[in-house]
This record gives sequence, structure tokens and C-alpha cells, in this order.
Amino acid sequence: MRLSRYFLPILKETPAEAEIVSHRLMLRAGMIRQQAAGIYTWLPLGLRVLDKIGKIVREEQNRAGAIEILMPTVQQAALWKESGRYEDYGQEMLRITDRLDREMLYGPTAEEVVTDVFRSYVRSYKDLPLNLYNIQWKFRDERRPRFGVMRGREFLMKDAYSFDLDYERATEAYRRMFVAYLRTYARMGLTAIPMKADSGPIGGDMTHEFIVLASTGESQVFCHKDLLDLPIPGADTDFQGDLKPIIDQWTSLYAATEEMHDEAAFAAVPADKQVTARGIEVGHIFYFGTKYSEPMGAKVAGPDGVERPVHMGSYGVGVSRLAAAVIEASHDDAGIVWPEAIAPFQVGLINMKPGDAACDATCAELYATLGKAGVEVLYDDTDTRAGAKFATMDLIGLPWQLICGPKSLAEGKVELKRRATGEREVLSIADALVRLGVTA
Ligand code: P5A
Repeated sequence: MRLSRYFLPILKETPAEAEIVSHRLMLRAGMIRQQAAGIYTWLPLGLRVLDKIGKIVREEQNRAGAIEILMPTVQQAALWKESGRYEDYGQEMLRITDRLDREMLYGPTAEEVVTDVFRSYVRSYKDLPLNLYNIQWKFRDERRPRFGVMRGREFLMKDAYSFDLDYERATEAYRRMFVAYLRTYARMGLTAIPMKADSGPIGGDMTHEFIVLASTGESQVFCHKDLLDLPIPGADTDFQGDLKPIIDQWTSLYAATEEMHDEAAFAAVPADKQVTARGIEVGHIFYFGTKYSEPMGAKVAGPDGVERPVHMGSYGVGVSRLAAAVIEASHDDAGIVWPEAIAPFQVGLINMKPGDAACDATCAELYATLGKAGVEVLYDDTDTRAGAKFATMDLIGLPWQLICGPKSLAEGKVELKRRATGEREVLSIADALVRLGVTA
């Protein structure tokens, strides 16, 4: 992408309303624009990040055996009356009436809708296990939307729903999601710790929140320090196999949110291993059994022919919140430092002197070569002063900056800067390409 033809509305001023660093940086880097309290437009750079997060989430859900669908944002109140949650949900629910005066709502979650889909088609245990997920916008009329997309009113969530014949099998489904979550966050460069949590309005008694430690986090959490260094299950994890040993490893060490905190149990953790910190909830998984299937009549016949309500769990990832969480975890004074996996582009190519024949030709060639090799490049071909170009590249945080100026080009060299470390190397064009993973 040529910057001269892109839409990257960088802000020079630090927006006064933004209280935390990720919100400031997302506004300044032209990733998002607030349209109303807690409601945002995702600008091109932000959308690229959102899509990359979604892609990782999708890959890991698919790997764990979940199947993607797409449910509507607007739901019928009638379904929520069946489950008994319509009144309970209170002011957080955005209630809408259509032209025929039917009660509708903008979905804050989709347990009811997915249960309705399930009961329409599935009758037998032979069709289980089943896990259906979607990545869809949700609306919660939060009392205090704040911190940008971290706590929005409209936000993007991955929500998966598992269906099983009994508690045992539902536990296995829960474990598959648990492991998929560990992998999902690790791929984004995050350490997200599964913590004992409160199930809130979703309900159920087996539930974990996945929490990224950050001083600006909204949750108070307590955990064992060793959880920060546990190995993440590999890509070769057998999701059909026994995942209990992995789960046990994670759940045998103390980790709890404030609501579930147990002072006495925490005191048993060696003092030098006790971590008391703030955290960002980037995911939340629940097993709630027959809470929805029973009132909504979602039943399956077992091998004995007897029908029973299906056992369910639901599994949420805060997709839009993750964009902010990654920035909280990875930035410096100059701006964002994207991990490779979710960077909007891999390389920022900087032409130091547009109009200079050698600079233009070399940049055009690098841009084409990298593009052909599948490396995503943002090419700054604009006629801006060098200082501003560097500042913009640092602000938007692409992993690599490839700098072409007349001086080094006279010697056939370009400069390559690693954003994360600030390390700079003067290299031949061929070597620079190799460093970026492109071989001739
Ligand atoms: C699980 C999937 C649920 O809604 N039902 C379907 C269950 N869980 S949850 O914990 O309430 O939400 C899941 C994740 O969504 C993110 N999230 C938010 N992100 C941005 N702004 C918000 N206002 C917001 N509310 C929830 C969190 O990451 C949460 O873990």
C-alpha cells in the first residue's frame, strides 16, 4: 500500500479524553474514531489489525473442532423470554421495536439464538459433540463505556457454544476451548492467564476468565507467579486426545479474579510467588449445563433412546478488546510495537527523498519484490520531512522499517530498523530482503 493513496489519519495532538495508553495510541495512529460513547469506526489500519486478530481466533477455533456460523446482531425478544433472561438482563440490553411493534434487541451475547438453531436440527447424540461459533458484533449498554475499544458498547466478540450429551463430555468440550484459548493469546504475543471467575449473567459453575496482566486493567487479580512461564500447548496438540493433564497444570496453581479470591488459599502460595496485579479480561469461558437447553427445549436422545436436555458451554473472546490489550502490553514512548502476527503491515518502506531517481527506483523495486513474496508493505512515498516520516512509522509500530536514502543508496545500501529493539543495520538490498524472509 502506498501511503500517498492510503487513508491514515494520524493525529498530532494527544487526545485529551483518552485515559490509557492504548486508547491514546489507537486514536493517534488513525486506527479508530469514536462515533458515539463506546461506538467506533474502525479505520483502515485498525481494521487490518482487527482482521488479523479474527484470523488467529478463527484458526484456533477451527483447529479445536469448532465450526463457524454467522448469527444476526438483531435478535427476537421472544427467545429471551423463553430462556427467562429477558427481564434479568436489565439496562445493559439495547431494546428495539420494529415497525410491527415486535420487541427486538441488539444481541449482547447469543446463547438463546444458538440454542434455537440447535433445537431446530439436532435430535440425537449421534450428531454430538457440536461446537458452533461466530465472530459478530455485540451491544451492551455499559454504564461506563471507557478506554476506547477496551470497554465499548458495541464490540466484536468471538462466541462459541458447545453441545454435548452429558457433563463428562461437556467437560471435554470445555477443555478443548481452554487449550485453544491458551494458543490463541500466545500467538498474539500475550500471556493470558486462566483464572477462576464469577459467571455473572451467563450463569454456570465452571468458568474461567483469561486475563492479561496490565497496570491499566479493570480487574483486580491474584495469581501464582509460575503461571506467567508455563509452556503453551503446541500446534500439534491432539484435540481428540486427553487434555486433562494440560488443564491440571494450569488450574493447580492459584489464579483468581477479585470476586473469587480466597485469602486463605492465596496465603498458601509462597510469598515470593504471590502476584497481586491488575488485569484485562480478554476471554471468558463457561459451562452452564442445561440452563438454556432445559427451558428452551433443546433435547437429544441418548443411546438408550431417552431424550434429555443437551449440556452446553459458551466461550467468548474479546476480539476488538484484544487490539487494545496488545497495545497495552506492547508499546514504548514513541508508539505501538506490534507483534508480527497481528501487525497491520510487516514492513514500513520509507523513501527519504521522493523525486530522487535512485530512491524512487529502488523503493519501487523493493515494494514490488516484497509484495510478490507476500510481505505486507506500507510504502511511505509522500513528500514529508524525514523526522515526521520516522515519527509516523514509530507511532504505527510496524515490526520493520526499511529506509532508502540517497546517501546509503549511492553505496548500494539501505537501512533496516527493527521497531521492537530500535536496532538498525545498513545492508545491501539483497541482504535486507533476506532479513525480511525473502529469498531470491
Ligand atoms: C461467552 C460467549 C459471554 O458473553 N457468552 C458468549 C459468553 N461472555 S463475556 O465474558 O460476557 O464476554 C466475552 C468477552 O467479551 C469481551 N467483552 C468486551 N469487550 C469490549 N467491550 C465490552 N464492553 C465487552 N464486554 C465483554 C471480553 O473480552 C469478555 O471476556
